[in-house]
Amino acid sequence: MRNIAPQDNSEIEALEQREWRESLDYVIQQGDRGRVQRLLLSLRNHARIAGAGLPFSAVTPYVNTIRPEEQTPLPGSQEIERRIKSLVRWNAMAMVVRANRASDGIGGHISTYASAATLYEVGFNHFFRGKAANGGGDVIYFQGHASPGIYARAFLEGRISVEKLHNFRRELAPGGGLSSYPHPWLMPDFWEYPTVSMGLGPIMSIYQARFNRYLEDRGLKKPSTGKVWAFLGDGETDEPESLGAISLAAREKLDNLIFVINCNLQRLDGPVRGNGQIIQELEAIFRGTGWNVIKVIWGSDWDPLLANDHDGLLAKRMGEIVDGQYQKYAVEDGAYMREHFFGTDPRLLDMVKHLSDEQLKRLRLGGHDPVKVYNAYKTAVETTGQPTVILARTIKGYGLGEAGEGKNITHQQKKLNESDLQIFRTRFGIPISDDEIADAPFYRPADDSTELQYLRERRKGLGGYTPTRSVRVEPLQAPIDPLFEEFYKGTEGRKASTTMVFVRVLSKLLRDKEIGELIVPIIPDEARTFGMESLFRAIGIYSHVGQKYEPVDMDTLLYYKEAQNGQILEEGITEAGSMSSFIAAGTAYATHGVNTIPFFIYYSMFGFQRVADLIWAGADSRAKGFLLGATAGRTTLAGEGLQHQDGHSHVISLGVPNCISYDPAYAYEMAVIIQDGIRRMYRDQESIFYYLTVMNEQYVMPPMPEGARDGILKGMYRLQAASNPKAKLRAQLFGSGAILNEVVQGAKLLEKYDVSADVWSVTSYQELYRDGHACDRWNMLHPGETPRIPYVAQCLKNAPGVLVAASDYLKVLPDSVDQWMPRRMRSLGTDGFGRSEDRQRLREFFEVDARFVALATLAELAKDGQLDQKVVAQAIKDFEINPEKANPVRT
Ligand SMILES: Cc1ncc(C[n+]2csc(CCOP(=O)(O)OP(=O)(O)O)c2C)c(N)n1
Ligand SMILES: [Mg+2]
Repeated sequence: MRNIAPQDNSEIEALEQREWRESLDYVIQQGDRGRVQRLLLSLRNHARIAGAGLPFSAVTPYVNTIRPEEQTPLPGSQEIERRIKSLVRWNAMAMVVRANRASDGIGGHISTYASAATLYEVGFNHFFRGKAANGGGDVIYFQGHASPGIYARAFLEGRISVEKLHNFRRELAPGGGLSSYPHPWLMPDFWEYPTVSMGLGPIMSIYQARFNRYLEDRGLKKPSTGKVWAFLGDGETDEPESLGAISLAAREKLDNLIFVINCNLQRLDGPVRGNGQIIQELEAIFRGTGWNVIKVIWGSDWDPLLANDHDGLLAKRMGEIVDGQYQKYAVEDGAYMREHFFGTDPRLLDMVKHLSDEQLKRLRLGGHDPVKVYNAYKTAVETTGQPTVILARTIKGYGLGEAGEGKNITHQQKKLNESDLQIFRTRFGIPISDDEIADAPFYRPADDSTELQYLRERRKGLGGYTPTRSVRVEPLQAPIDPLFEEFYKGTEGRKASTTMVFVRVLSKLLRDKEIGELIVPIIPDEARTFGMESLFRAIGIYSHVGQKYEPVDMDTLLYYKEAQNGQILEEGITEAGSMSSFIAAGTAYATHGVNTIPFFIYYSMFGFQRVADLIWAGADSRAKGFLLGATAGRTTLAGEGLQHQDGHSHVISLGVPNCISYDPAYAYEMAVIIQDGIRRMYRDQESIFYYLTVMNEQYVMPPMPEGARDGILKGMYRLQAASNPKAKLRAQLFGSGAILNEVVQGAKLLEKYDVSADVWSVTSYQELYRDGHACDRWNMLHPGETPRIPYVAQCLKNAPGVLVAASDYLKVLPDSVDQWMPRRMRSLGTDGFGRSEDRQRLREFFEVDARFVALATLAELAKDGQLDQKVVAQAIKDFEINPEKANPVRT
């Protein structure tokens, strides 16, 4: 043991460190970057061999990634851009303040945009490319809560009227208003993608960037340098969807993707990581995954301080502070900062002794410094082979001062008083007088002002205004009807499942000369389950790099073929990722002017239940295409049990207004629905998409009854008429999906009890329900005119007998149309948890098999006094039903 006093020990270490740094400085001055890196790597290896390996660290010091020497100056006029930004800031703030004065509680956010203004303005002035740019421009996912700033800029651009600004969050005002957040459904000429359900913007943007590549690799779109930008909050990164797919972006080397994370260190309630450092945490995650990470922490004001930080004391101090404390510095004055941040070491204090408290307070952060942000974006745009994430440090509520800057309440701040407004106005130099200020008026300089001229010039040079949503695609005219004809004649005795039918339909579409290349099959690792593996070889699985290995099944006919022009998006086990691909493919008609038609087929239980919020975002995005819930039906999917057997997706899908859902039973129903769907979506350009459940039960597919087509689409048609229309006891039976066969069987069983039944195939209770309400509503609003009759009522106008419906879904589905039935209807369904069992026992358990259909019919007849209860009791015996069997609903 060396006998040196601790004091000396640290002195020696300091000396050692200085010497090593100086040696390194020498190499830095003499050589290039590579030489420095090689030296450090060899030292690291040397240390490891000597047993003094470095602890693992995925982070770099808490300073900017781009060094001042590497920066280029901001082109254009920083001063004019500052003035434009101030005007946007003011109008964004005024929009929220005014809206809440007009209508208390209407909401809106000031502080999110206030912190992100520079991040957006640098983008608008220098980077974001509009639709007219080469390759169709960039796709931008704007952080939802920053929407006031995006509107305020569009107001300066002359794209949004002052009336509309007055009606922020008042969309029902005469003349219309502005939606709270980005919603293409509500503002289809403006917003391209919704983002406000946090986490969905990031994951959608990743798959969008990948889909852009896919279009290019498949020759459906010219290669372009267009970027996908996703703006998100630091708090938002806690959503699993935000970070859950970032490895895909790195693996696929998506250098067309840029994440900008506004690290204001706060979320709604308080700090994102009070006791940690969100920027460092995110850096480690993204770097570990293979992203290019650019930290923009400190503004130019800090450059000279860091340049003088020869011993690394300042950088070390910067890295010690936790976010909760950084937030405290943001709300305190310069003296506090001097005492608490710099005051821990006299050498640090010395570094800032030339700065006044006021100057200390004003040291800007990186995300508020246009030069720093410009350089980060420039590097991101020029980076190849990797996606880039920019971690920009800002202050939440920047510029609000006492009214909220950096405070925990700032996210919810919507009201500013006169003096708050005066301070804001003065700070950003807005030409509004004291007399007018109380009103928080909007301000737009004259059209020929320097600011507006500059702004217009910039956007013109970048390909036009953004965000802009426009549908540039030509309606699809391909004659596809003949493709579907084979399905109308049934399977002629052969058994098939609707899944098999779907695969056949898909294969035919894929082979079609005109429409084939537009089909985008999307599968989350379930192709074999659905019997789709023949497609692997036929059309290939998309991979940007082709296939770099010899697949193990190369010698078979159906080998696992990956190809650069592969058509299948085999997403692996991610329904969220697949749904994001669906949205990208389903909106390409607007975003890229390409009519791609996605067919996303998945385990039905893991669709509406698992990723309903993404489906909702797809609906808002006006995505088109077909969702196929496969292995559907609580009792039709045998064996898999409680977590797999879906009996409710059709109830959830009813909540999505532009989703048209069907539970088809037969091949011709599938064919009619898909054919008409393509027509409505791609020829007539309706903003709808489809949800179809397909099953794995095999049965003979009958030929299409004469005249059924219309009813299939409207939701029901009569499959078979009563064998004895004159019978005294009559019934109308309704069946859907695979349960339709049980209903047909039930009708047969009933003949033994002298009951003659018509059987209806109900392809969509949802469509019947929507039509029923639409008629009621119209009738209410048009008294005295000939009332419209709901389709379901038209169908059953003269239909005699009791009414019984059965499906593989919740009873509430048939119940939803009960009000337009001529008489009371009895519903059978699969409310309850699934079971691992075979099909027959499951249907018995859930009371939806043929016997229960017959029993329910007899019970209804008895209830109406048409039949003795004894007959019902006898039927229970005949059918060997245990009347004391447990209720499946909660067993
Ligand atoms: C899925 C989801 N959960 C909750 C919310 C409600 N919410 C809106 S903004 C917000 C805080 C956002 O914080 P951050 O992501 O850091 O954004 P900042 O406003 O700080 O930029 C919350 C919780 C939401 N919009 N979406
Ligand atoms: Mg935040």
